[in-house]
Amino acid sequence: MTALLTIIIVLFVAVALWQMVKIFDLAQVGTTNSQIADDHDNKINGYLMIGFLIFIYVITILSFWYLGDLPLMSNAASEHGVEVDNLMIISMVVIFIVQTITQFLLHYFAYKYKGEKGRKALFYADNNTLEFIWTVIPVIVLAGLIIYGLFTWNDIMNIDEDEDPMVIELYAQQFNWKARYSGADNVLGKANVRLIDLDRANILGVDEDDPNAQDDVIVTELHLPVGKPVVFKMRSQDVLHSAYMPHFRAQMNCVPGMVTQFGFTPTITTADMRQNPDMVEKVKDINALRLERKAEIEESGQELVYEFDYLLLCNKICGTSHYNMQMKIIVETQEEFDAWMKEQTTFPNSLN
Ligand SMILES: [Cu+2]
Repeated sequence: MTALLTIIIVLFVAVALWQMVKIFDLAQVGTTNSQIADDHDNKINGYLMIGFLIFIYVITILSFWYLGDLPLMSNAASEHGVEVDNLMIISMVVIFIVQTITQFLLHYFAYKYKGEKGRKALFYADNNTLEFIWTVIPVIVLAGLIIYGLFTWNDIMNIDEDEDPMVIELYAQQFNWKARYSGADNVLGKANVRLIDLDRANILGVDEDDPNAQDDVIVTELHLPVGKPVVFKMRSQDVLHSAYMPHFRAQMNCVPGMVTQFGFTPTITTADMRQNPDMVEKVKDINALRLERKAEIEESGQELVYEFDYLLLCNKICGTSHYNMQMKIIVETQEEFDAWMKEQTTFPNSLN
């Protein structure tokens, strides 16, 4: 693959050099040159313009046909996720319409007014009405999109303390995640990178003397009760990471030396997601297989369950094992969550 790419690049460089030499030749004064474009050449270029227009339209249709089924556009599992999807879809529809029209105009006029012997370009200085129209329309559309985006952003980032969100720390380090629950007091114990003590297994550098830290719980699998607002406080031990939870439409940088935050309310349990083939990634072969055998499975009285798990991923290239830096997220009922939490070890008990 690398060899092929290298050959292609060398080829393009050669073509570029050849073209540059040709321009140099054409620019020579006083020599007659047979390489000046005539009507025939212009016609070919005109048709190539139309050909390219057809090419991008065909590519667009093929892309929709083969790649248009985006589960990540329809399976938002958080309250604000629906707003993010709406914003995304509206932006994409506007871009699609504008792109389709402007590309047509650009290539069609390049074809229509191709060079012809004897044809002279019309001198046309300006037209205020036209300029007004093509300035005002984009201004209104863009302002609308930006204002809508700002309102959505504020809505998402503004954490309503009255809702009493559950405080959870997400801790990033090369190359794994840890989560720290704040316990019954809903306050995280103080933590600092200087307090990390591997001999005592204090991997997050939590302050052992802080009363708020006594009921903290550190885990490697994130559990969330459905319908309960959560606010994540993100920290990083080493380099820049990014906490990315695609199904919840949530992403926030984890920056060494500071605490960042992102809050959301999960709306669909993992178990419910596993029941719905439209919500889980259809691309996974195993799910396609189960979908094929749906009737057979249901007839035998078994429950049809799809392969699915919410994930927390790292979305900043942070080193060699970045691709594998992930943590499983389980969204469950409050009762299931409480039962799971009861089994976890509190921070003081987890120390050596
Ligand atoms: Cu990372």
